[in-house]
Amino acid sequence: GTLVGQFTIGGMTCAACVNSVEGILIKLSGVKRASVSLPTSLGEVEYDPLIISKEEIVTAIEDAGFDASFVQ
Ligand code: 9UX
Repeated sequence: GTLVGQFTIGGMTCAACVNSVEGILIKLSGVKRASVSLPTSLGEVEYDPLIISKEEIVTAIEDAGFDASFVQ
């Protein structure tokens, strides 16, 4: 089954940042769904924990130049 993780993303300042982060997330193996909000700096990712960990998702966001941490 899949889990839904919520995380904070720092460093997003325009709508293109949101598209960029969502694009990064949805391309990750094991991620089924991703939505990111610019006004709240929150993201939600549905993922398969057998394929990818929340730490790996955070690392992928940080590799793209943003700050990220899971809240749940
Ligand atoms: Mo907007 Mo974000 O011009 O990395 S794309 S600030």
